[in-house]
Amino acid sequence: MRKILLVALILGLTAVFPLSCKPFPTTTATPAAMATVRTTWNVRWMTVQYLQYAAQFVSEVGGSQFPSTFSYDWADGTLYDGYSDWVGFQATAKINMQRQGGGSVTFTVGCDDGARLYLDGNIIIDDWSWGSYRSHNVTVNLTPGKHTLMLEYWEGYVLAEVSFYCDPDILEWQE
Ligand SMILES: [Ca+2]
Repeated sequence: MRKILLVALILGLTAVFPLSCKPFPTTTATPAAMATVRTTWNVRWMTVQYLQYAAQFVSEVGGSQFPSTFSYDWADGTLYDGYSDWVGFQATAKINMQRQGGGSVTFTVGCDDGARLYLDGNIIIDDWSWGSYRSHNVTVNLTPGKHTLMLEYWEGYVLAEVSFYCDPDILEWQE
């Protein structure tokens, strides 16, 4: 009799307070929120010495970031953390070719003193020499997807300037 009453009570309560009805989990994946990614240069600053007829990095003195394209004219002032002469950097950045089938892209690097640009480990601009500001263009065919750029730059003394530019459509994407 008690059992019957108990069952009746439970049934009654269930009727009054229906069990919360949670939907079954669906197998449809919720699309992840897309975020805009913009190319940023990670910059490792180095001291520089002129050894064996070429500028060479000696030791790392700190890090900073550059935007996707940049033009810095330091004249004869400080480039980084009090260093105005015999200093340089090695900077890396990701780019993304989103055109279907890939396409051609022009990279422009300006420098005083020297600079060199690598695409996926291959040198594409090579001017590791002394000299007042000048700029170089190179056009390459990029396959679809992400690629890695590395820009190296050094300043001996007096004026210092460096710049980077390329087609803007490889510098911003959604992921
Ligand atoms: Ca210089």
